Amino acid sequence: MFKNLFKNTTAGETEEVNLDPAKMPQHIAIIMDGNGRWAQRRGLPRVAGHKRGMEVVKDITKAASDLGVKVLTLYAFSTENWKRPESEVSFLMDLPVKFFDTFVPELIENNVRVNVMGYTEYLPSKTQKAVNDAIEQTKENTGMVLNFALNYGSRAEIITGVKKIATEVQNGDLAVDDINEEVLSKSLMTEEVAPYNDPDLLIRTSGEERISNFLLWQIAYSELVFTDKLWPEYQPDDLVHDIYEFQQRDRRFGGVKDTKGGKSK
Ligand code: V07
Repeated sequence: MFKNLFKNTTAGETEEVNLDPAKMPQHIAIIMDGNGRWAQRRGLPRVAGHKRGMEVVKDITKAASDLGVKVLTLYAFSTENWKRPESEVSFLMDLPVKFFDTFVPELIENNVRVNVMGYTEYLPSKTQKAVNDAIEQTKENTGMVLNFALNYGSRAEIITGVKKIATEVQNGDLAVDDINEEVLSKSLMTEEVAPYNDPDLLIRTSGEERISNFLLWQIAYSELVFTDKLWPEYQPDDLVHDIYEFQQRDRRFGGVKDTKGGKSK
């Protein structure tokens, strides 16, 4: 199934890429950057880039699901994005509605479940409804989880988690000495995609090499892949290529390489 996948290089040649099914990243997170730039380069309004970006979400969702990925987390809207012009924010808030209207049947066909993590209570009610309907209508699906980060910010997420833990301590339900990495991890929004809370692979498109307040705790041991492709031009072939890049790396989780070929220590 993973044999003989091809990727077009920038030079126009074709390169064969064989993915190792035993080394598939189970959780992939993507910062979908470059929509505005893609549009501006074509003399189009920024929102045209977001619209095209939403179509790419559909193609990449299908590709990731076909590759056997368990969780695909997409950074759709950050807590900082409210600073954009009101017309752009308003367009973005309509995308979950459009997405829902045109894509939910295909998600059901592909056994994909939608999850949304973020401060959704601050979204316009029509956006909340589209999100809740998508979650509701796909809740029985047992395949890949398509996890949208919507009005999400990682520092805010950590503060919310710490407050939950502090409240448990205050109520006498948790001892300070029992606070550990597992407790903090479980207090974060990615607990909704357990047991795949932490991404194995984080991809950012459009050449920017920053994390921008995305999954700060969860990417402690993730492989980071930065690609120059803008999100509206990112294709299933690019995903295959970036997974291939991931598979070439030597993941150690802070340990050293085990030469016996077993689990790294
Ligand atoms: C958004 C399209 C992708 C490129 C990056 C920004 C623009 C899909 C959704 C979405 C979110 C929740 C949901 C269903 C669909 C979305 C926003 C922006 C705000 F339940 N794409 N997309 N939401 N873009």
